[in-house]
Amino acid sequence: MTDRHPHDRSRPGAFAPDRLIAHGTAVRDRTPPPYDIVGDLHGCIDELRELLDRLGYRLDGDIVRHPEGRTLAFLGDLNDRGPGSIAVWSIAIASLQAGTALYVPGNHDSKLARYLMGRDVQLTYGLAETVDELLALPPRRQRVLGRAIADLLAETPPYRILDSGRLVIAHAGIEEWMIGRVDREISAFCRFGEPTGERSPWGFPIRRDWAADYRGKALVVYGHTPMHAVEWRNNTLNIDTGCAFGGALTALRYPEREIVSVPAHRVYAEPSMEARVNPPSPSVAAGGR
Ligand SMILES: [Mn+2]
Repeated sequence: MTDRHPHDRSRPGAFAPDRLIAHGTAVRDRTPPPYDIVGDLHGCIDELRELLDRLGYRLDGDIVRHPEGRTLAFLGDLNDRGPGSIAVWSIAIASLQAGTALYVPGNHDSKLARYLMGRDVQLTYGLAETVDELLALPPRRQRVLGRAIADLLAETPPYRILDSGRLVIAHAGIEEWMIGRVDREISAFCRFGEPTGERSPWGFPIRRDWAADYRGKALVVYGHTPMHAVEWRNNTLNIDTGCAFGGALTALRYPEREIVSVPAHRVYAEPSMEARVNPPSPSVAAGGR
């Protein structure tokens, strides 16, 4: 499926340009609708289980299965802040491997992957807790899951075009001109948005409001920026309702365009406390990388 450049293996780094070109052929996904697209989880395992139940999924071990063959789509940012980052990842990896789920990468996920690859990353914004959870697993499970997460982030394109072009899912959103293309800039935009250089009073970067200018025909479903309620604008929908901050976990049923939400069971993280720098934990080897 993905054409690897013959020199791919000699070039370290998940976002080497040749691999990004390979991603350009993989952004279109043929998995047919219907889908259930789930917003930023950030380790909110209890709310995920409740939401899956509301959506009609059952868990076969860690594999999600829907009696009508629906596909679950993760919008990225599975880890950090909530108490069950590893449990969320276990469900995602098992379901992706079983072909019952789709996934696009979030900024927190790619930071975890960089940690797993042995890069020097700060354990801030909840990553320290995720690493602690990982280190509490038996060593073999640490290696297998760590490797699966690192490989997923290295291989997954930054966004997906679904339903023959009628739907695009991207963690932080996407501009119309980017749809169908992939490069380093587009990959960063889909994970982070485009920072303006300013910061909010809580210390988070302020990002340019791309959805205000979006005029594309494809519905863009995204997350990344927590809102008090879902927001439809110009054929875009933000379904990040800030579950880890005590909001709600939200899904979009597609093509029905129904919103299904479960309230957070509690407040797992306070934004104002997040920028603190945690002491570094020992590195986890992801399969010997
Ligand atoms: Mn995010």
